[in-house]
Amino acid sequence: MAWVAEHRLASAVSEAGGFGLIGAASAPPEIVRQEIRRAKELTDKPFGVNIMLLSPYADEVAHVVAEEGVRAVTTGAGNPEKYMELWKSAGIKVIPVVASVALAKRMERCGAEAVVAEGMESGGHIGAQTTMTLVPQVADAVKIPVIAAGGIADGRGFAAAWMLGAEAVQMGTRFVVARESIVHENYKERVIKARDIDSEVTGSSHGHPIRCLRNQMTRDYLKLEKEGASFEELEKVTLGSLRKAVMEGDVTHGTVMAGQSAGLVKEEQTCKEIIEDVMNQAERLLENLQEK
Ligand code: TUI
Repeated sequence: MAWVAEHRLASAVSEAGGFGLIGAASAPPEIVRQEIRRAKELTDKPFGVNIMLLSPYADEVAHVVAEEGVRAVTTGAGNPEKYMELWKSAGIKVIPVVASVALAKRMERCGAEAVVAEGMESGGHIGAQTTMTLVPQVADAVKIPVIAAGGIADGRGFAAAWMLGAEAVQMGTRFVVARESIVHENYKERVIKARDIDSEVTGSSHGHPIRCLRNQMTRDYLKLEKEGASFEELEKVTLGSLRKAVMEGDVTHGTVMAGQSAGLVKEEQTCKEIIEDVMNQAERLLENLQEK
């Protein structure tokens, strides 16, 4: 989660019993190094870094995580094969996010520890398959553990993911509104107020679909996209727009990345409360299966 998953949120998730991630997004390598060091000051628990492979700094950041020695690296928006040896020889567990069975199988062959099978219900950059169909197909195709992502925000989602063959879940949207999340209050409020139908997907025309909540920016963007605007023209609408929403609270012209699960997110809670809520609900559901 670019701009959102920084050292405070990542360390709070790990302190609360989850596995926190720092989202490197398009940040320069020295910023990522600083974020890792700051997270280490806040927690002794393991945490990881997500590397967005479309970042112009992906190569340098790949080396930074190897030097700084985080417990695990997850990757997004691409194929991390060329970094696998570097990370594995540094003792880092590699957990690529995949949006297809083919990539999941390839990652297993290259030595991935697990995969995150992410459906298109997710916020941000998305693939084309749904969580409901992708997770069981990936679980059938690989022997390594599968972590489900996309559309999961409570214990029902966790229990459903478990039934589909996942051993864990990755959640973003619910943590955007965590007490420890540094996003602007307006951003949190927009996510909490979101209804089931409030997300849009921009960028499909140039192969980088991004799910975010509907606002003036998405209306302008989708109109231009419908008119056949070029990649460069479209880029002008979104340049710096995530930062605008996250840091400045401009949820009208900024990009409010969030998944379809935003409609399930009702209140700000601490990371500990979120994790306890999800796990307790999932446990209750999974224990009482026969009674349903
Ligand atoms: O990466 C994400 N979510 C993101 S990244 C991001 S920042 C961004 N900004 C501008 C353009 C693009 C991204 C915001 N949200 N999630 C993980 C994810 N990875 N979702 C889907 C994929 C994916 C899709 C296709 C992974 C691999 C893939 O194919 C690679 C291949 O070579 O087969």
